[in-house]
Amino acid sequence: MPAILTIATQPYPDQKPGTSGLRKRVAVFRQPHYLENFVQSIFDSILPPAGSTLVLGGDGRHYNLEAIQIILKMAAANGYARVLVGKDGILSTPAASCVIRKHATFGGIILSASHNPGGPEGDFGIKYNAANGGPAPERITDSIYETSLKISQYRVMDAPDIDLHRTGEASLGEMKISIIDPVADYADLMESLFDFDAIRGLFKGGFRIKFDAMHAVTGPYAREIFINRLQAPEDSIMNAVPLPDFGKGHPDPNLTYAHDLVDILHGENAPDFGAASDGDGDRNMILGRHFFVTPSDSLAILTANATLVPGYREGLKGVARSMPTSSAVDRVARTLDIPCFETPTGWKFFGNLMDAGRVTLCGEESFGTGSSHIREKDGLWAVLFWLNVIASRKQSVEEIVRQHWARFGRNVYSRHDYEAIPDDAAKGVMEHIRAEFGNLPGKSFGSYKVEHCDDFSYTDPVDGSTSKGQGLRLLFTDGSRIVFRLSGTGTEGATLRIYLEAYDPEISRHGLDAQEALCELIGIARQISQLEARTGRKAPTVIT
Ligand code: VG1
Ligand code: CO
Repeated sequence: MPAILTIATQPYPDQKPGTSGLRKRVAVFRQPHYLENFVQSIFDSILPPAGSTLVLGGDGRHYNLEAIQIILKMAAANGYARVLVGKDGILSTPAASCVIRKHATFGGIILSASHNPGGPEGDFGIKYNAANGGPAPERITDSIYETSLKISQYRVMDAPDIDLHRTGEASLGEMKISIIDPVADYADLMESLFDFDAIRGLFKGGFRIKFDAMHAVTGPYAREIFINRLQAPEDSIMNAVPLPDFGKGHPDPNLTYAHDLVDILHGENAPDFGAASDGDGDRNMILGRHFFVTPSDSLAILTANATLVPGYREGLKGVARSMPTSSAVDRVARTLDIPCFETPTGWKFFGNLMDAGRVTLCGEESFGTGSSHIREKDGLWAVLFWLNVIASRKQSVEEIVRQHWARFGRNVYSRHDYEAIPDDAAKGVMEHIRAEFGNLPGKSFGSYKVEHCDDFSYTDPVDGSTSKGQGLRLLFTDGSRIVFRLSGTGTEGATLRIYLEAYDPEISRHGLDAQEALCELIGIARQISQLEARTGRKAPTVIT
């Protein structure tokens, strides 16, 4: 029986989980005891009951395998009976959620910094998901942080590394380790929700897709689902082998970072449909031929078309969106006469609503869409949903979106990110806007008049917990909105996000480019925030 060591350690002051787990540079995680402190803080917060099973895997980025070996030995020393770990240390975030639920485990640890770049100079991350398969709620992440501030020792088994490169069984002391196929459970779940025959028929009929896995975790999933099960031609997927540094790219599926795919979809002889996913496979970008679908519109369109998909044929219990996400889905929910919830940013806020059976679909403007089939957003799920809708409606992406706008009106939407701003300047912008709240209501800016402004606060309707300070909202009399928020996932300085939304029912203007249509609102946002004076920035770093 290998020895269990108790190692003395000292707290690090910076282990506060953000929007989605703890994210830091790889070099920070490589500091002595850094990863161990955080993992022990997780175990000490959740106190796994005897006999518990843990799910473990990550997006394959640099340091993934090393971290997994450490966590396995710590799990063995902390009394877990069994760990389900993905072969080669791989599990996409949605697949991990699927495995936690399907095998009814006590929870899981997912190693990922999602869309942040990887490699030795890049980022690493770790998050804990609870037994429902969803990101730990704030009560748990707060407790992990509190524990990390006081930690004095951690436990680890003194044992050799486990070979993770083949499926099968292994053990560490009394703890069993099952090295599982990371794709199978997830692909089966997808097959149970969508009409694979109809999608296969679509491809047979010559409908062409291009899915960009961005050298990140979804490659093996896309290969199994699109090529093996749906029999799409081999060239339907690109960048489908996960690399530890994501090919030096930025695995964030948006118009800026997925530009190779965007060029293909806007090029000559473009495929009918394009999609991309992020580092850990929970985000999606949907493109038609020469056409971009905003994530907010995508959520609204999936909601409006849900009953075309076998897994949702019975209809939806309700929908939810994060506060900065456009209110396009609210309009659909009103028509369908189902509840629509507005939550703070981050998937952890959807879990209670789904567990309580109050919502079926949910989404965020940041290229995240999902449903109660798991408790994470799910990139490939969104792609399959679109393909199922297209197979059923026999229309192009652009036709489907334009008909949606004609029926419900268009919520013109864009997000402007200002990355790596000095912390003080970013805080200054937010404080300044907050200080203006008293003067703004009733004031006019060009054709817009401020109706109301506030700092968004959310009370969970299921457990009554309140989350304050979730973003500054400026609501205008015509329903347009500007939201200011600081990112909780960045690792360098502060990232200020400005979310812009204007409602336009007029079909003749639906062809307008979003930046053009939002031009006046963009100017108002910069003016009210004193952005240039306070940060020196003349333009955003990323526009989505
Ligand atoms: C961002 C997005 C948010 C998303 C989060 C995690 O957070 O805005 O909508 O839930 O990333 O997504 P922030 O705090 O930087 O705005 V992922 O794909 O990184 O797990
Ligand atoms: Co992600």
